[in-house]
Amino acid sequence: MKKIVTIQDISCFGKCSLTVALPIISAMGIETAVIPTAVLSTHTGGFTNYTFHDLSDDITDIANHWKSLNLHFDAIYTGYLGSASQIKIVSDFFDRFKTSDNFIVVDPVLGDHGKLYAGFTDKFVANMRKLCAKADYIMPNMTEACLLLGLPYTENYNKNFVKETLEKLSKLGCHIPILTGVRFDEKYEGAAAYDPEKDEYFFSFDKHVNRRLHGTGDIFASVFTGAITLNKSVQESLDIAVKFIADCIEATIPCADEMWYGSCFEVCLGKLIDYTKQQ
Ligand code: PXL
Repeated sequence: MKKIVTIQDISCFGKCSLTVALPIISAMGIETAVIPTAVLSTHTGGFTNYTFHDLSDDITDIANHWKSLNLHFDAIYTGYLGSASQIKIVSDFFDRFKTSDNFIVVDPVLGDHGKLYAGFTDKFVANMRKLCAKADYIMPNMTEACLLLGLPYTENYNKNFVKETLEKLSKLGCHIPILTGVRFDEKYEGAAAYDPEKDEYFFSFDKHVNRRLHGTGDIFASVFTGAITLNKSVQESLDIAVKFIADCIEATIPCADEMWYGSCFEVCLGKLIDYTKQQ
């Protein structure tokens, strides 16, 4: 059975990070090991007075135990990390668990809609840039891409800008950068990727549903990582992740009062299982 280890926080309430990654990757038929980086009472988007318990000290202890058990993972996938120093600890984990037959996915969770998430600093961004250099796949949204590249945030862009941004992201040192939340018009939204070795671009779009929901980046990253782990191509993995995100956002429209918690991805998991089998 394929095995992924995912390293990100537990937000006890609000749908994101581990409470999204675990059910999604499991539904795709992949064993999901976890390293929780912090425990928060809620995610930081829209809530105030949330608790934050840092688990940085546990990461190395867990890694030491796993080394003694000779554990091997097909993919190492990171999401929200709690502090600049924690990113360094995760980087050491990569050095110890990367092998010639597995790969690393870094979702450089930094911000959205042109803004850094609460509590993140320039040092955090600089360390995340270094972590991206060790990754096979990174999947920033436009806000995160601009932060990683030190560019001003823009919502007005065209296909050429997306291609140039992907090329610049690949120069951070990762193999394949993926840009999420790409939109050239009102109707369609999706993602784009670039393989610098083949000089090949990939695009995938589905209907744009005009709702801002928390945690969709985490859903995208989890589905993409699952699909690539199942040996699907970059194009197939983008297609599955983009289609599933559109399903999740659409399924959340009837739950307007709960929207700020995250998307109602749970009712779409059956579709994800079908997509995983079909392609
Ligand atoms: O969805 C990314 C994410 C994950 N975990 C926590 C967050 C966020 C985004 O705000 O606050 C705790």
